[in-house]
Amino acid sequence: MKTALVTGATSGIGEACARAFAQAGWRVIGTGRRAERLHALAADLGSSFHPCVYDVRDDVARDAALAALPEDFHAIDCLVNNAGLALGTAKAQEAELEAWRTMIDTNVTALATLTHKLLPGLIERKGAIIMLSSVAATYPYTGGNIYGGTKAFVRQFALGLRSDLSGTGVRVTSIEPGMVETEFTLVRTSGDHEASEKLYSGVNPLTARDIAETVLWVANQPPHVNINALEIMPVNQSFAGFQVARE
Ligand code: NDP
Ligand code: 8X3
Repeated sequence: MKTALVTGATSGIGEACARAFAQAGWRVIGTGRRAERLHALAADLGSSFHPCVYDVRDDVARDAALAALPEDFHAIDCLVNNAGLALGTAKAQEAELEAWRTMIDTNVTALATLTHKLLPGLIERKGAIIMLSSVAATYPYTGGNIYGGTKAFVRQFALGLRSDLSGTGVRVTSIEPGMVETEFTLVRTSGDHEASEKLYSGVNPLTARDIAETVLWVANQPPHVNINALEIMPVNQSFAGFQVARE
């Protein structure tokens, strides 16, 4: 039985990944700050799920949670680096510096730190690292500034890891979704349900389950197959042109 650690399993893509992996017979460690959500997931998934409550930006809490893993969950074969967020849609010149720092601390620093911590075990077990980047890594949009920057880091970090891990058997993948209906927009707009519903309305957006099934498919590839990067959008989302400012 293999073990996956999924960060950000309290909602959206992470929760769907936890469910998909557990239903496929994996042991799953799910992390997040909202303890009640993780305990509800544990009640649903049973003994194959271990809840790990901590803030990914808190090094001490993370280390304590990892040190307290039950024996059965020690050997992590697959790290799903999913926890992340966007805060706000303000242009750079109007954005809050604190929001930028939170995105960098969560999407970049915490993700890199956990990866560094788990790498020795992942190499020992020829494991897999699957990162949640975004289409925002490749396609800039107004108000995407730091969020897009953090996701470009995630994609490039994944590809760079592939180079460093050459010959180790560890597989690394960058998953780059477009619009997925989760709590993402609720978080981005500080709880504006109307804005969230409006954004996804009529789009037939991707679901968290669509992405979870892709993540599980990537993890289940044979050991000689590495999916480097995957960009996935709803059919109703595509590209717009450049903007031109006239003097
Ligand atoms: P959700 O808001 O539904 O889920 C985000 C998850 O991240 C939650 O479980 C949350 O847990 C966790 N998280 C955020 N901050 C912290 C923190 N400081 N400490 C611990 N956990 C944290 O959004 P999604 O499921 O949509 O997002 C998951 C990933 O997918 C993100 O990295 C996002 O950038 C990426 N993505 C999302 C897209 C979308 O359109 N939805 C598209 C492309 C990429 P809790 O709050 O309980 O701590
Ligand atoms: C989330 C997708 O397009 O809102 O990463 O940036 S988008």
